[in-house]
Amino acid sequence: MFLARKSLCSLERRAKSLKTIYPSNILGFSTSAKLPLKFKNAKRIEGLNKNVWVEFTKLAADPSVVNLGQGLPDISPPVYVKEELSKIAAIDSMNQYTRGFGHPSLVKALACLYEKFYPNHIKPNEEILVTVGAYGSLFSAIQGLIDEGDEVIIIVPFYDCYEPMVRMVGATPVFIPLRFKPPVNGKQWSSSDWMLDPQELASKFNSKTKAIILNTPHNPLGKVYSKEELQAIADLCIKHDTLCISDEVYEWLVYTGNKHFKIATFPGMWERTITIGSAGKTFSVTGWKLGWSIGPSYLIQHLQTVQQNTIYTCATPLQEALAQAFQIDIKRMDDPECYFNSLARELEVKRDRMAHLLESVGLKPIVPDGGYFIIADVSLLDADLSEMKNDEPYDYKFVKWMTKNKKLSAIPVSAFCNSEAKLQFEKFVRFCFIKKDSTLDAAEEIIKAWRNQKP
Ligand code: IK2
Repeated sequence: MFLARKSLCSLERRAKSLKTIYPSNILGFSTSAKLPLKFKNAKRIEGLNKNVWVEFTKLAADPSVVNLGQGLPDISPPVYVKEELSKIAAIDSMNQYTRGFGHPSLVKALACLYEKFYPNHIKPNEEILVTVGAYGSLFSAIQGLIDEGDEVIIIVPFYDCYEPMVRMVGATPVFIPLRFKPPVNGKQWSSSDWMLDPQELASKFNSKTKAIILNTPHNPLGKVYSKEELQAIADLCIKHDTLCISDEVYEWLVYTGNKHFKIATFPGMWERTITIGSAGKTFSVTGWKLGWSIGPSYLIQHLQTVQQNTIYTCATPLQEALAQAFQIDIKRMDDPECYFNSLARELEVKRDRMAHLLESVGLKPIVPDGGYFIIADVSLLDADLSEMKNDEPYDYKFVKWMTKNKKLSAIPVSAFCNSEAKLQFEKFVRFCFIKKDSTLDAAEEIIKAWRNQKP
């Protein structure tokens, strides 16, 4: 009691002295004094405070808004995935910490699955790390392998966290754009019309290049890199002894006529590649936030070091449920009902529906070969953005305007670009189509009413 009163008094004294130093928005005190220098952000996060998901998820949270923004499914995840989790939650031991680098049954299931694609045997305990989502794998790979002064090649557009993660370790991102070559014959535009220029790509590699970050199938374009395109990247990685961080979270989501290739299976690439996957994208359970990295043990061990000193381990019941779900689908991989096959079939119909809808209002969408996003140049809609503040790229203003006035949300594509490339992409917005038919019906109604309002 005495001690409690004593510490209360010292807290009060401390509060009084703080009141004279720090501003009111921090302490709730009224003072206009400046924060001491030591309270400033660390240099490594300078300028990284803006985030597209924080900003646009908040806007789309209004229940009257039809949300085609962030890539989160509103379709039901497979029943067995949810059932496994509820069964496992009832087992006492499954509610406690598990092995830090990955729950034993999950790393075994992942090894068993991916061995089917790699020429080599995968050692579950040494060559796999289970992380908090694919984000956790990207973070551990970049923190564990990239140094200050290194260069990392990033292909534009890119999943938005690549650039800040590279900057946080003090490395320099070196950007190379995918270049658009529209088909001459008036055909639909496709994500495969976006390509790297091989000479331009070669020019980005030098002795400082530590890694290239690859994303196939690609977010936001939906591009599925061909075998030849990946071979060109692999050749350069080998020539310059460069690492490859291959983000393959949409690996199962490829549409008719396309095939997903894993660059780590190309000769000479296993040795230098970290391949990243996501449970959220594989089983439509983005809220589970489980991901994994696969690669040779001499690379994975550095990711493990980062993980053991940051989050240490991931949620046990989720990992066990995920292991069970994988075992169910591993046994029926050639069956159309296997979720790895059935989800892509279900989504292809939704992709086509979204493409036709956007075309019906005069837009030319880039039809994706994979993933669950479709982008279109929306400047053709001639929205009157005069009410919007003029300090943002066109697509940011457009999506904010559309969310407020049309009750439809999307994501601005310039969020996936470095500052120099934003201008090139600011007329595009991204729509997510892993949505129930009723959600797509609502989006269709909004877009068609919008078209009919036009003079
Ligand atoms: N890498 C890519 C390419 C991703 O698309 C994602 C998840 N994206 O979802 C948000 C969106 O684009 O609307 C991740 C990594 C992260 O995956 P996870 O959720 O497993 O951390």
